[in-house]
Amino acid sequence: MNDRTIVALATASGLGALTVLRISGPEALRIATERFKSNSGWTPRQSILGKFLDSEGRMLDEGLATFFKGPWSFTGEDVVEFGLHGSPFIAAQAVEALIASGAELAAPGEFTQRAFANGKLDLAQAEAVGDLIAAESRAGHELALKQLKGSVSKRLSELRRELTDFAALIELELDFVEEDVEFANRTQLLALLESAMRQSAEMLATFRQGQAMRDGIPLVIIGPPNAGKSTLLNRLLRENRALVSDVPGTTRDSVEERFRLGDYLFRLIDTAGIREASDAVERMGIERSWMKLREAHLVLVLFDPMDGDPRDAAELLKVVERENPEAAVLLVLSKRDLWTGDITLDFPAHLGLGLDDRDLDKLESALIGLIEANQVQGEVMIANIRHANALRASLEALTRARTSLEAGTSGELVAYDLRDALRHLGSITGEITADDLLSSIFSKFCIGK
Ligand SMILES: Nc1nc2c(ncn2[C@@H]2O[C@H](COP(=O)(O)OP(=O)(O)O)[C@@H](O)[C@H]2O)c(=O)[nH]1
Ligand SMILES: [Mg+2]
Repeated sequence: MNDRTIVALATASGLGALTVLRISGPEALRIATERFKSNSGWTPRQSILGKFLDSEGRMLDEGLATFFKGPWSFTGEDVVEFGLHGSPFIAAQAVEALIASGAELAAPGEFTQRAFANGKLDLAQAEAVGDLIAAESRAGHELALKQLKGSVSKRLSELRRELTDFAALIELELDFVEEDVEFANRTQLLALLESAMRQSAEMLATFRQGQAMRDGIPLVIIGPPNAGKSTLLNRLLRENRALVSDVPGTTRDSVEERFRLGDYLFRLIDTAGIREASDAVERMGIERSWMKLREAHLVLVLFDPMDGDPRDAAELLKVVERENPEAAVLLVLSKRDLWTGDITLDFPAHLGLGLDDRDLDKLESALIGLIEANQVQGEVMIANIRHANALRASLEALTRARTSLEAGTSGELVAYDLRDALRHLGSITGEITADDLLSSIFSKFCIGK
């Protein structure tokens, strides 16, 4: 238990209906009693009305206070929350008054760090608190909520239990090495190891989608110069973000903006038109277009059928497929309002896009449809790069263990690699974690969380 009692604003600073402040630590109730005068006594989890006194003992505001007795609080310590009027002046004075009574200003993430230290949350859940607050779309929000409820943690602890049993078996065998006994059946061990590897790989495979749900799905618009790519970006964003002109090669650098469509957050990326460029800057831009193409989850190939042979569009699709086989691709034929006669192509997925807003609506629905069709469903989704790296390292250690086991090398090596895998898995939920890692994770939080 920490002997410091900390204070911070729990709400954003600025004008608003309410400001919420909280204090947490062994002195919470004493400090609260000194600063908050009410006719009601402190009953845990019950809001009481009273007067908040400033550091000089003058009435600062009338508001509510709620006492949460540890361990039944967010941090696991005694916590008091104050709900005052939403004025930056009142907030600053109230914090000062609480400090005058012995509280200390909380460091960023310190409330959540204490919750972690007191076993209220594991590390993956604590990180989910940050993700939940930062989520900008329903998909990102759902993902954080699942992690907060412990879906990732639960899956990992099952896996760790299996591996711990396994390591224990091998280590037991090592203790009896003189007697030359074999406790563990090698074939069974190998099967167990392979199952653990499969589970780790499955979790790791969700990272691509998990990261996209959290940070935005990379959607790249690609196509020849003048096809209308920048115009489309602006229309999707409902903002004149990129330069549009009828001069081919206007977009030289790639332009990236986040936007929300339905339940999803996208990272929309406009690129320089693909062509044989004569000048060096444009060539660099085109180089970048290829790079962005390889990162995309969704590629929108834009092609003006009045300006070029449709077979070129087919060619472009092939290139996209080759450069990024994992991406979902949508072919869009642009400038429909300028078409003379009907244009039919034998590509399975294509859409016409003109200036009519209904065309844009259709395109947006098609994008959502593509995302949903390509989505992996599952309770467990890895969205955090720290978790992905730990899983990757653990999978490597398991692979080494399998090689040793198959080669019939000494059990010591196998046991060593298993412990290594366990250590990496444990670092995700914080069961095994270095102090510097903890401070780096929590310092990314803002003060008051
Ligand atoms: N008529 C018509 N013109 C368009 C349409 N989309 C883009 N344009 C025009 O085509 C030209 C090139 O557009 P731009 O977005 O800069 O193309 P980019 O080079 O692919 O980025 C500009 O003059 C646009 O106004 C469309 O749907 N209909
Ligand atoms: Mg452009």
